Amino acid sequence: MKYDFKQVEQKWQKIWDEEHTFAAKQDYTLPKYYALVEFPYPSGQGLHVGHPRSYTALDIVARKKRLQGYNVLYPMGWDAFGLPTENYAMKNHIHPEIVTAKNVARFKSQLKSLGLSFDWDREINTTDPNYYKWTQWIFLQLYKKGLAYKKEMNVNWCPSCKVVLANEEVVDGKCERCGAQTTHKVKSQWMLKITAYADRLVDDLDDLDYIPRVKTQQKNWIGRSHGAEVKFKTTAGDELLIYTTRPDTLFGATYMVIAPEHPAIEKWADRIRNMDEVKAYQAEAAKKSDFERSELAKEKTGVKLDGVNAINPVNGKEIPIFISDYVLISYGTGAIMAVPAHDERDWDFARAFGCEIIEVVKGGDVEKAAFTDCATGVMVNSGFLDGMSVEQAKKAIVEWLSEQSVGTPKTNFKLRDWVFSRQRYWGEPIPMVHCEKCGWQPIPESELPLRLPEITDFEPGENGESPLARHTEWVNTTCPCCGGPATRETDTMPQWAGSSWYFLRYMDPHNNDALASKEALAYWGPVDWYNGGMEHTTLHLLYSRFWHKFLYDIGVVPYSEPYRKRTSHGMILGENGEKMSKSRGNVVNPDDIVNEYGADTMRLYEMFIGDFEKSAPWNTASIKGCRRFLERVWGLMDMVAEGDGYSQKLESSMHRTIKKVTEDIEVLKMNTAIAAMMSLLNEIYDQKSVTKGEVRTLLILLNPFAPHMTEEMWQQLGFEGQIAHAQWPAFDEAKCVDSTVEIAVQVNGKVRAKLVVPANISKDDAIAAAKADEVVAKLVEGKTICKEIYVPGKLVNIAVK
Ligand code: ANZ
Ligand code: ZN
Repeated sequence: MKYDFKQVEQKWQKIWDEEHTFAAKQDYTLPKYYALVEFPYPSGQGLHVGHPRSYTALDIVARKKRLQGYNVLYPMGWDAFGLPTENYAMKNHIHPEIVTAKNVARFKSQLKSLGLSFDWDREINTTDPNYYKWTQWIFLQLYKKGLAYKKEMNVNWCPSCKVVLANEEVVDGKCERCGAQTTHKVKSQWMLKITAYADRLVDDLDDLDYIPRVKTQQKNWIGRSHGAEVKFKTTAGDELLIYTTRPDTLFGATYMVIAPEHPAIEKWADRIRNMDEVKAYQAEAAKKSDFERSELAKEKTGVKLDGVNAINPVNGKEIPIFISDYVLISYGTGAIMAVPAHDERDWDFARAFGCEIIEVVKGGDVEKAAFTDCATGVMVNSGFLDGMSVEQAKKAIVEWLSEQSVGTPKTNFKLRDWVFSRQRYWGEPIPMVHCEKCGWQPIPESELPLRLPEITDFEPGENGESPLARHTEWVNTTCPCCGGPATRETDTMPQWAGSSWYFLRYMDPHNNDALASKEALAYWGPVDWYNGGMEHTTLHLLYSRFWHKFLYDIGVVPYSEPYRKRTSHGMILGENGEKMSKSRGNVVNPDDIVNEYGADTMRLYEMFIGDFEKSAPWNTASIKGCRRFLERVWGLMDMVAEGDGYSQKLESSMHRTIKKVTEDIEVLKMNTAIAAMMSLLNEIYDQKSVTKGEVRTLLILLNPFAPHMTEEMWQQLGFEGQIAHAQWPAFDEAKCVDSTVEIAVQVNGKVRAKLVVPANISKDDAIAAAKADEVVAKLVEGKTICKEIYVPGKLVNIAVK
């Protein structure tokens, strides 16, 4: 009988839907498992073949955990606020809500056609007022704890999107969304104080089961460094404060550099004789992004301040002060001591400007390059530090600086507070009002959700204002504090807001009184396994850890970390090995694959495509191989013999396959799990028959990968109930040994033959098999056998006279 995947897949999707087969149970006494994938942004393009790679992998985990008896939560929802929808709405004059609903419907039917076992009863949407009520509520709590504040900021500005961008949205000096060159603009912005959590966000990574590259990227992004702040006296009679991570190199500081924006320049204006040159340089620097300015390879530029010098506190030496754009005003103190012998950028600069290079750590050739190694060098030319290691010198100099009151230990972070304002329509309104008398006031919680007003003009104001600002009927309100006239905040939240806590809402999605009940939070939290894109490591993943820690601090959630385990999938590339994109014409549409080969084949193929963490090119030939495998499994129905157990010949293979599939799923080695099932199938075909017990086990193992076909076979073979409610098979470690081994046959100590025998062969059988070998038979013929030895799994030795 031919396998009609279309009919079978539709049949089971309908049954799962009607019976709510994959709904998480409300019973909090069962062992729980919470598997999570990043919810998509429902774009107009529909699902991409990259989405199912993540969704299918955790679907396999979720289905397996259900079969192992866990109460599984595997939810899905929509991260639906954001610019592309708003841009589309603007262009086509359709309300973003309508666009969102249409896109969501398409995504949902695509996900269902893949047979993903999401609990659709818990579907959420960040643009639903019942959802964003709680996003706004969290903002109010942050505000009440002083973690949300307004600040005049020199913010990244995209002249094309006409929107303020967070640092993370500026990639290589360009807008992450549209690719335009970004500039700066001063604006009063809502900020979230993520920096208050910087230490914990680094330290708590140690206890989490995140893949190493995720931890490393988060640590680098937060960028904690330990060093010292040091005061240098200047000839202007004041002091210049610098930040260094290498106070040990203080004797090698031969000049200073301050950022072009440093306020000292204004202060010293009367003394600086080349102010015109300085001003011209400042203007040039203002045009560049921080990214361009801090590029290592870039040619060093700068201007020496003519009229003010600094004094090195360790030796009283007068040294020049430069302004240069490689020093950023936004980091440390915006001023550095330059140690060209041991810092690459300082070395380049010193070479360009003829500054002195003094070696203070021995180990390299500072005439040729900066010597930056801190682990091996020994201090030289450094007075009382001479002979010490870098580590010892750091301690000694910091003590000395403290005694002299010229320096203190200091920890710095690269992480900046989170710019939380967007001048856009399609986002959560920030629930604050401004009163002339009372200043900024939070709206009462009873007024949540603060709904977006229904408007039709989404174009942002040219001056960088939100389109909401034009709607005075919405903007004008009364002050919650004094009852006088007040105006609403017209900025909205960034897209990252809704995704910073969505995994909590799934735990109790219909709750009207809290973001989720205490019981639900205690039972389901934390997420046991979260898979998502590497590109979200420093944004969404960090933001959501921050919000969760905050919610923990105010007693809302009972755990300080949201996710126990985090993995990340590689990208699926085009057949040509390049990134899939419309312009390259190499985009594969998942709908086409499902139509032509079926969802089970598509799922199996995406899991078979290669190591989960690595990117992999699409390969149509390999899809056909997966399809063929499923057809051969289907063919087993014509070969089934009676017998609930395993046949002797297949017993060890059965146990080994169970072990392999069970263990590989836990480490996302779906490809090798599939390979193990393929090789079991080959063995079965070699036997030309299979017991009911063997098919039963194979179907359960394959079910998480190919849920529709295995469900249908289960039913046709007359097994009880649905496979979705079956029990995952157990394996016996003792029976997992390799089924055959190669043994050597010696005659009088000399190897004469090699034989492949069953691994558990008895001594008598092994010796009999050895004697049956043609060569061996000739050698022993007519001789007296004195001794026969069998070393299990290794050799047979026959001694003859
Ligand atoms: C002297 C020195 C000697 C430095 C040496 C390094 C090596 P991280 O690890 O990133 O914190 N620095 C400090 N503030 C800066 C700013 N606003 N813009 C550009 N560079 C700045 O790096 C800290 C080091 O970067 C500091 O330590 C300082 O240079 C530089 F052999 O001070 B160092
Ligand atoms: Zn007021």
